Amino acid sequence: MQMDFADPKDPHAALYDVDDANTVITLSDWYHLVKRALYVEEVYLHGNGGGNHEPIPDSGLINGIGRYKGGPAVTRARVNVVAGKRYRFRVINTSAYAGYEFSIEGHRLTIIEVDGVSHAPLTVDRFMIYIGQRYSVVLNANQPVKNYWIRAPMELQHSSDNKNCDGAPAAEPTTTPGTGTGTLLQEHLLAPIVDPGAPGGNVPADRTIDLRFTRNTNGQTEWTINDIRYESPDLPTLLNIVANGFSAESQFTTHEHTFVLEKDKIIDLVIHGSANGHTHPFHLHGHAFDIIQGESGPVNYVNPPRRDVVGVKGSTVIIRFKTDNPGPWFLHCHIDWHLEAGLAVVFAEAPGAQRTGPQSQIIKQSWLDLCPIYQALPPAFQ
Ligand SMILES: [Cu+2]
Repeated sequence: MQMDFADPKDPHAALYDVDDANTVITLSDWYHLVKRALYVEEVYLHGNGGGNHEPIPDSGLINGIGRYKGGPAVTRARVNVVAGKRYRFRVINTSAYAGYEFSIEGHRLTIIEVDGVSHAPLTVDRFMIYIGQRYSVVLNANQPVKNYWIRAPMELQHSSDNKNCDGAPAAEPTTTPGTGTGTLLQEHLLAPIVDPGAPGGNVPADRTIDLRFTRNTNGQTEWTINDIRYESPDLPTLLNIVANGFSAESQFTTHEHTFVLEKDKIIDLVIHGSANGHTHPFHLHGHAFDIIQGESGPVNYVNPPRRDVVGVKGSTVIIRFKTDNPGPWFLHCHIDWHLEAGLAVVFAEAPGAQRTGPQSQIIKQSWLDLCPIYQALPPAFQ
């Protein structure tokens, strides 16, 4: 099936020739679970007094296919290209635990889009992609016709614990898969091309929120932010806001760990890294944010990278956004095991504007009108 994703308004449309179902590349991790995921999670959270490390996947997959040590030599994923064409590959990390270093043998990659935001073309040889992140890269198929490795070795803590664990390059070239070489993407060099610049420029934020995360193993594994482990409420945050009129932080329980943000304010989140070896991919719902201070590089208010997942390891990372999108927005580590252990907070953004006004969450009549239109369609179109 050929699907054409071409966007006529794409500012980078002139940079590539092909963008279709064949150019989506997913990277994921795979667990050979003898027991169910909930059991494995229970062992992580409560086994060994909370002293167990994260469950380790057995293999990495490219487009759903991967090998593991001692396993069958399945045909690896293959991405066909035609010599002379330029391809927009959309690389997505859909994993539970793993980050990847992505590269394609013998080819440079020009990054043009990050987490749905167009950025100035930046050519590298390889880049790290953490869970939930997306990159569009242009590859020019201008090399001799033969097979080249697509490489995506996993970045994991404790991977030696699982002897099945194997990188999952996907092709059958005659060279060895190895790892990528050459220029590695430095995130701070990415610059958005539409409306660049952090909200408010270099003025101080209206509100600065420090977020310090820690792993505790006192009888169970928990990840806390500012000493609070997030736990899902019985009643969803949105419902408490729109139906029960919640507007103050004190109305939420401690473990809902909910910050109420006023409308149209500039918010800085100061996420303090910790030296525990993981890169935590922090994902914010409801906004693309500006990374005014990344894991490395200078402070930048002029044209910092804009995305919705940022990796935080040992440094202090500062992200900025404006509260112009009322809603209950989650900020969480995208490593599933850490999220389940509590590594999250909620922002109740502009609660009043969620209840009334043009941005309210109350379903508009024009949307309700869609239901009878849909139900009137012939069954084949429903
Ligand atoms: Cu994490």
